[in-house]
Amino acid sequence: MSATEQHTTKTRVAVITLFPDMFSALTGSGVSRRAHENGLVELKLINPRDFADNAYQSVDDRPYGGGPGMLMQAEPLALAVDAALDWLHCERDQASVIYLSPQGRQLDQRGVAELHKRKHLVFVCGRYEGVDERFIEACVDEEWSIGDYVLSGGELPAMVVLDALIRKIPGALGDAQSAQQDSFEEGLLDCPHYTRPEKVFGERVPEVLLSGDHKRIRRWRLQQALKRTYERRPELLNGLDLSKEQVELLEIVKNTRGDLS
Ligand code: 9WO
Repeated sequence: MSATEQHTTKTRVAVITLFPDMFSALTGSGVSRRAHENGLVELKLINPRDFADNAYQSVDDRPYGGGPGMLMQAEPLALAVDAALDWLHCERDQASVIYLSPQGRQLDQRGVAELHKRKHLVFVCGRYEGVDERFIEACVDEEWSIGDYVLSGGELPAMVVLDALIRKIPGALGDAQSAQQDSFEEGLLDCPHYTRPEKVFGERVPEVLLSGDHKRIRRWRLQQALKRTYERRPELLNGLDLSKEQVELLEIVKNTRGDLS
């Protein structure tokens, strides 16, 4: 199967959340909206409140042992996961149930590629002070983090992961764009970009970009990407298998102080 033939069937993702309306940020604008409208991705939002067994539809309670705040109860969440698997039409072992939390594996572009290969995804968004640990033990396959900070819930992290995943779906980006052009797909930071006018704040667009020489432009952009990565995130270069051209350009970057042409 060629890269472009992956996902001829639409990507289906279920999200378990007490705040399904938040996901209109994803389905309402931009690339993710278009992917949604074109049927490239289908999102099922499942509210654990619909699985509460009490008249108040409450799904939270106080922590054993005391302490501030409330926790999400295990049972409504487990029933929501069952509903997600039903909707995905898949067996438990074909799906990855993912809980978004700062305790998880930190997402990077490699992680995005790994998650993109999974057949069926279920994201669980926690709220309050967290979820009953027995739900995690019984129902969660993996925990993922988007970074070392605490938020009010897992919804924004889930949307971050989903947005990164949607960019990987063939056809989600316009013809003009391509995920392959994302510098992180090469493991490098992005090169600088310029648009009209040619002179702004007294600064001109680098001459090479006006030259029309596409070979020179591609090489300049690669050199700039290497320069930025070397200067700002040198540790990213360690994990890379650089091409002969990249090694050569990186040497020029290292041996050139300050301004580069
Ligand atoms: C809140 C809190 C308040 C008082 C004492 C302890 C406390 N812990 C928390 C807390 O961790 N709340 C979490 C909020 C519960 C689970 C969902 N929440 C969450 C997920 N915040 N940040 C994330 C998250 C997920 C993925 N990547 C980065 C952050």
